Amino acid sequence: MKISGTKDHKNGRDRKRQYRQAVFGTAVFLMALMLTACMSEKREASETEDAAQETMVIGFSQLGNESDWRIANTESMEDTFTEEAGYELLMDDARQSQEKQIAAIRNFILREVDYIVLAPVVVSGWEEVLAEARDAGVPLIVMDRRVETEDDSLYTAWVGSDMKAEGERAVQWLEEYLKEQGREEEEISIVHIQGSLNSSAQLGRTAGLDEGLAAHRNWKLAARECGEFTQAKAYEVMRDILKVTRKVDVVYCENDNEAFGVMEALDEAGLTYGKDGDVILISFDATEAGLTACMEGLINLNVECNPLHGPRVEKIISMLEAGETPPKESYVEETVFEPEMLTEELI
Ligand code: GZL
Repeated sequence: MKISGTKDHKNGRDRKRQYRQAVFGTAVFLMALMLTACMSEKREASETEDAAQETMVIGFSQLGNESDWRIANTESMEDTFTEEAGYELLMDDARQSQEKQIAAIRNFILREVDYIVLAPVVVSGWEEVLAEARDAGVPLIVMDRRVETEDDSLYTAWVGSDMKAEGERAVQWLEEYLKEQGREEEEISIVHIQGSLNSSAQLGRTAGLDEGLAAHRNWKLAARECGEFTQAKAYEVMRDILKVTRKVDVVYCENDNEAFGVMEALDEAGLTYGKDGDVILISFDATEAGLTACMEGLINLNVECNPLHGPRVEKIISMLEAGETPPKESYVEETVFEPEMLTEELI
């Protein structure tokens, strides 16, 4: 009996079995590897998909960066709609152009964003593009300034300030201040530096002053020019006004940056202003710089206009996501500041 042969044969059979086992084992290992890879790929895909599902895309048409207020407003939106919080914020700076804002909204519609937020540079001319957003099923939230439209189905909600009430607060303060000074019968010469024309901020604050002018025969409008909510433009127009008249008792500036420009022009003309000055300076926004100037007595009254709308817009979106109906209009509570009310800590 051929042991060796048998042995060889047996060895051969063993080797074949070992080979089959090795092949089988390798196959099982490879299949397990592939399965693991496929599962992790699936998991990754689903995670990515989940992430994609969770990330909410917000198209934000900001009107510009003309003032400290506007910059704080933009920062509030950027601080709220962060990647960590599950958002992708697409912000477009229109640099004061309504045309650019309309183009931005159309672009957001094409990109199928989840929500559009609009800070409208002016009140009119929005019907067509807002209807396009509505008809595309993209909820649109108006923030800060307003759009004037008969059809309030054109936007989902608005959040901001009551600008006319801000103007009325300034006028009420001026009435009381002049009374305390024993000047309620004296002719008061008022210079009015307006914000960007046809913006709801300008329209509201101007309406407040106009009510005051109508109610006080001794209040005279010495000049009314547009300062475009900027320091540079307000300086220019105030400088030119002072070339025509130096009889100025009050300057009503529709935002802090305009007040800073007016201060430059008054300094150049050698006129004093503020708490201990000849000219009463009224301003709006109560930005950090504006409140500091007020605390220093350079501005007699600073009317608050709160820019921190990011969280307020997010609250509206959260309600909509939860299937709730947010208020159509949400007004921000605001106050006014005089020098003696202010400290470093408060600012
Ligand atoms: C007011 C806002 C105005 C600020 C200005 O809500 O729209 O625009 O008062 C800003 O500072 O430029």
